[in-house]
Amino acid sequence: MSKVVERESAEALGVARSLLRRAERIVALTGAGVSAESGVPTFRGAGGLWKTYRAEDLATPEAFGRDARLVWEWYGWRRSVVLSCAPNAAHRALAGASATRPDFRVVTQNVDGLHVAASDGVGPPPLELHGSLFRIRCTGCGVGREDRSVIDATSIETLPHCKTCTALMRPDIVWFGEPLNATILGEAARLASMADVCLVVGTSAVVHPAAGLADLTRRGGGSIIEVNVASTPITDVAAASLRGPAAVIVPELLRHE
Ligand code: BV8
Ligand code: ZN
Repeated sequence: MSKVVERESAEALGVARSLLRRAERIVALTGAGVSAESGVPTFRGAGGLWKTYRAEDLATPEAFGRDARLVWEWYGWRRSVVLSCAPNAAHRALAGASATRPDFRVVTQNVDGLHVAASDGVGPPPLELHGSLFRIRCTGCGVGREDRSVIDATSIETLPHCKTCTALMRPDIVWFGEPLNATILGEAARLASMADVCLVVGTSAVVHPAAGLADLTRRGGGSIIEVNVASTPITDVAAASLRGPAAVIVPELLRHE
């Protein structure tokens, strides 16, 4: 790194650490970048493809209506990838802060369940804005359940079906064009608007309404701190934007003196 960038990074780290020390209420808003060092592919950017599909093409109710088998094959494959991944130091540092600081909450766009795994049931649960790869729900009666099974996408008949009404089950994930769960989004917006700091980690900040949560903090008089390997639409409004991998920077940011 050039001398200028290093100085900026050291300065930005100092600014960020002092904001976090002084903050009472903190929301950590994470995206796919926080799981990159766990081996989970991101959506956009270098290598940001899930197999040969773009999320925007398959993560839609229309795609599921057109070809439920293909969509389930894709989600089954993503489940198998994620099941071989473990939480990294960023997930663990965020879980630790959430367990030890009274008003530190994790709000994630990710569906990989790694924040839940890192928290191991200690402290307030991470808010999963876009659902989870490991929850499915019925397209008929709406009943939902946890599910970590291997998906057999050979045919429609071998896909998961509802034990109550026999209709086809779908991933309990928010697809493009679908509304987020109003209770979860409302809680996330309440936390963000009251936060002294919104710590934005590993998101390209292009997907709404999730990306708009950081602005709620700023409009409520709080500050934004960003951790990303690249700049994003949030960079210019951040009090500090730290360049580098989340698994290195987040533990450094949150470590005690
Ligand atoms: C809604 C689940 C309305 C799926 C996801 C035009 C047409 C249609 C819709 C829209 C439109 N314009 C806007 C919209 C709305 C749309 C949207 O925002 N589209 C975007 C693409 C423009 N939003 C929606 O459709 C939402 N719903 O608006 O409903 C409505 C209201 C009422 C009634 C009816 C309808 C629903 C959005 C949710 C979609 N589902 N996920 C799945 O996963 O299969 S979104 C998907 O993108 C993921 O959840 C992901 O988390 C999210 C955002 O991506 P990121 O997490 O940011 O990941 P990305 O790869 O982009 O970036 C990674 C970042 O990490 C990068 O910045 C990179 O630099 C950084 N990084 C990489 N490595 C590291 C790192 N950082 C740190 N360390 C590293 N090592
Ligand atoms: Zn059913």
